[in-house]
Amino acid sequence: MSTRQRLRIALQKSGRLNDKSLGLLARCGLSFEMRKDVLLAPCENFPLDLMLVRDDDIPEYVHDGICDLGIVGQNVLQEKLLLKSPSASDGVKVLRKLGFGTCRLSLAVPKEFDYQSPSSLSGKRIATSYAGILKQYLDAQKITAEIIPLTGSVEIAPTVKIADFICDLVSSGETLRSNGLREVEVLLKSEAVLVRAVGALPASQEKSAARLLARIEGVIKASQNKYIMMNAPRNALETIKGILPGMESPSIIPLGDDGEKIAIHAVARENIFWETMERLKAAGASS
Ligand code: PRT
Ligand code: ZN
Repeated sequence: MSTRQRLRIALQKSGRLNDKSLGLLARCGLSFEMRKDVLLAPCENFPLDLMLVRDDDIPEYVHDGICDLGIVGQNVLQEKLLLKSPSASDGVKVLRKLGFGTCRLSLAVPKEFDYQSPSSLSGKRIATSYAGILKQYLDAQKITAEIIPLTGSVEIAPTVKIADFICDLVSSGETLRSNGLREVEVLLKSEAVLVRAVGALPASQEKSAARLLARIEGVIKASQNKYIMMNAPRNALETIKGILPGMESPSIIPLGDDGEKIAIHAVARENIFWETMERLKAAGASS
């Protein structure tokens, strides 16, 4: 159990998750002063300290209680906890998917290789930075292959003949294409997640953690929802509801004396694209 007064969250110091992790906290109303090469940044208006580290260390820091919370990719979380111990994942709880840092961990083969099914991997050498997840996958498929652990530039391994295939993170697929590789199996779909240690924190920190989580919920929901206001003829209401399937119990306000025209205020869960707006107009909505 932690004896610290303030909550501590581990974030990636620099890299793909850094900006968006800090951005999320900023949108939660938290302000902090970042100084170069400082590991710990106190939040000025919330009892929280940011600990800025390599993403690889975050699962262990949270697991061991060095930090109470963390933001890390599911890929790193799963890999590091698998390597730590078979039961390590019981010590870390995923509180929420955060919707950024999306990618997948995939197997890729030279594009001319005649890949049929996972059994095509049998007896091959596969280079990866995710030896734990790859081994788990191969074991589940009952396939014996040689895992070549590499920490970087995995995609060049087949070209330089260190390995036959690779297992690496993919987002656009451009890196694979430019190295003459083809994605054949997805082992894991990943995004950044907010995690915490399973053990209870002192009451005041528990309270702060709940407050922070509620703010994060609010920020993410707000970014997914759209508040829509429009005027329309009353007889267009059903059509309009049909155009906005995610619309939650709209408020309907009669306009004028005859009640023929109404104002509709609603929160729509789906993203409203211009096309939807055009269809609403065509159904009689205005303003
Ligand atoms: O220094 P530190 O250890 O903290 O950072 P890092 O270099 O290990 O990680 P970083 O910053 O590269 O990535 C952090 C996290 O971002 C990863 O663990 C993933 O959860 C997530 N993420 C999302 C990605 C990608 N997309 C991604 N495309 N991480 C890496 N890549 C790499 C991939 O390894 C490959 O080299 O990008 C290349 C493929 O990209 P595409 O677009 O060409 O397919
Ligand atoms: Zn890393």
